Amino acid sequence: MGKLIVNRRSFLTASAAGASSLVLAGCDQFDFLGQRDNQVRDFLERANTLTYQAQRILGGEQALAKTFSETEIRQPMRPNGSTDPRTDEYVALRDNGFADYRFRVIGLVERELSFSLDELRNMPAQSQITRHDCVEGWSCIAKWTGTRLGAILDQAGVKSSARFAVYHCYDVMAGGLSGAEPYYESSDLIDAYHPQSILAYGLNNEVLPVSNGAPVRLRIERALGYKQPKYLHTVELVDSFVRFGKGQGGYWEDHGYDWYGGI
Ligand SMILES: Nc1nc2c(c(=O)[nH]1)N[C@H]1C(S)=C(S)[C@@H](COP(=O)(O)O)O[C@H]1N2
Ligand SMILES: [Mo]
Repeated sequence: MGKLIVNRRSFLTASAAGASSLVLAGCDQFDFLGQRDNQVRDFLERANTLTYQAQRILGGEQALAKTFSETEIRQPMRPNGSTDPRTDEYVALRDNGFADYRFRVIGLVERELSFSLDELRNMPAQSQITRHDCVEGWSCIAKWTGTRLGAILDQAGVKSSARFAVYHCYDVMAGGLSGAEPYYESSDLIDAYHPQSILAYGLNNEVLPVSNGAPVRLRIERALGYKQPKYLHTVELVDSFVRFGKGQGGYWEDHGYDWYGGI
């Protein structure tokens, strides 16, 4: 699987080098992929399906991401993308120490639920030291502490019609002509229920800082950096994600990244 990603990345780099007008800042370097008829984008979409099928077949549905020991924590988690959301709703929550934060489970579930931060912290906790790989070409090894998303979904009772989980975040990204776009992501239910998929509220033995997604961010350990939504407030169970954003399953997917984003 690594090989496909590497090939895809070098392909992108080669294409990016040829486009002189690109802003080479953060994930913005792939903004040109937002064009629907872009050839690179078509290539990515085909590679996406291939990676998804190959990983599901070869890796097994519940295969674990590699974990590391405390001594291998390489550096503090490097904040990337949004690092200080300015939406009124988020600022109000943050200024009150997230006392009013609620994590919501909505959509195709038997009962919609919501949890305070304390309630999440009082659920069974697990920690994992994993590597975070950003498509920009850097990675960090960090320790994440949180509670399993799968257990929460079980409490809500996921309906059999649900196929995907959509993750909604507080921060908005500056979209081009379309204005501000909320950050969102999605996964299939295999990744939502994966034993390492946690709602993380702790990082490297500290409370998760704002720069890394406070108060709660999701870790989907077998996926690339952009599939690790920060500032998470809602998981919505759906049978299709076409009605969100531009319909590709995530903010960066709407801008050309592949949906599966497996490592
Ligand atoms: N809500 C939200 N989640 C996000 C992003 C973002 O901008 N907003 N950026 C993504 C990207 S591209 C990466 S690499 C990681 C960075 O996580 P970190 O800031 O904890 O290093 O968060 C991902 N999740
Ligand atoms: Mo990233």
